Amino acid sequence: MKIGIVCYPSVGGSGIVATELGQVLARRGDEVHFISYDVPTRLAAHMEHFSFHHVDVPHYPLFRFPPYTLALASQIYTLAIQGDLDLIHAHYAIPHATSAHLARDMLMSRGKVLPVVTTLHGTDTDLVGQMPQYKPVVEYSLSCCDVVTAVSEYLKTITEEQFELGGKSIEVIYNPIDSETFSPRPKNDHHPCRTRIIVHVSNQRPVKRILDAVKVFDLIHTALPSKLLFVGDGPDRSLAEPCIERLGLNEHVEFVGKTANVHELIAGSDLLLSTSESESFGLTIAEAMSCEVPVVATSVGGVPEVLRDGIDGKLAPLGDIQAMAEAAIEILVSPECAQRMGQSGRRRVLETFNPDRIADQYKTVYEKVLERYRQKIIS
Ligand code: GMT
Repeated sequence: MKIGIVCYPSVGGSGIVATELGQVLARRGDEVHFISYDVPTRLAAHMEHFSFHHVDVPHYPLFRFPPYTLALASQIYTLAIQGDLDLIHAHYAIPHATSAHLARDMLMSRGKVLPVVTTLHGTDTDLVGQMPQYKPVVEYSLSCCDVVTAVSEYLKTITEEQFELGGKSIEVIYNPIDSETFSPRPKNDHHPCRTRIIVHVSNQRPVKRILDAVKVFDLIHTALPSKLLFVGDGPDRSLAEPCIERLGLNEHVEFVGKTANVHELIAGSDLLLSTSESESFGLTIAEAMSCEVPVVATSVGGVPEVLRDGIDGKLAPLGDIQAMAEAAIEILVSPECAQRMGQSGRRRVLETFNPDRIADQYKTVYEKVLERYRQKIIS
């Protein structure tokens, strides 16, 4: 099958998921065309059956905002006209579903069909997609897709409640986790006085509530020798830094920034802390589980579908600093509890978020859509 995948290459989890899916499909022999403005960050050096198509957005003095949506639609159209695409799979609705729909309409005028599948990742419908400047076009583009999928039951439910999709129901397909890259690292030091490493991985936007992470860490640090690693970068770092200074935590908090070895940093930690206000899935939570690292997370959005409270880690109410700190300390003081939670987390990832299994689910969706078009052509 010739599959076009459209996504953001580097910003956030949707691009990581699209890349992982594309690589699994290509490894299994499908022809995957990755279409974006940059090479995806987690792409393996070279892969057979996998090609990258750069979307070039020329600058023109009249345009204050270069129209990426149009350049992307033209790129999809051109590939389809060349016969390179059987279908297009857009990850993150804005603007990818709209560009895909536009390309499909252009192709239709040339007598060609291009089925469109869109995967919703969260903020595309429950945050940015709610903005009045985008909502009508997101709703229209989704209602025109052949299939819409969501990365959790939670996201399906809220999107169906908030958008009029013309009777279309959304299918849930969870995210794949690369359990070879995100694998456990042996922990030999169980000394009660050793420094525990707590890791927070995010793009540090307001939705991630990194100030809460600092406050939770402050309580943990009072009880146990510990260190907080912030992996990733984003606008709220400048808010967190004065708070860290005020709490006298400068020596115990490190901003690692964006890095390619996220897996090593997670696997080398004792606990992952997720303080998000909303999370449709929580990719970093599942990645920590895959590394046998226990997690303390806010019980928001799709997180309880990923992390089982008391089994793979602990869930706490959003903003409840005390509850998160207590949960973390309880895990950190007991190597047995940490190990038990870590191991069941990895088992869950291997069973539920296995990339081959997830790729099979997407393949079934693609095949159904293509079959529907074949039937239409015959009748
Ligand atoms: O939340 C982000 O930082 C980025 C965003 C994205 O689209 O890249 O993440 C969303 O998609 C991820 C992959 O499906 C999910 O794991 C995240 O939970 C989701 N983020 C939110 O819902 C806030």
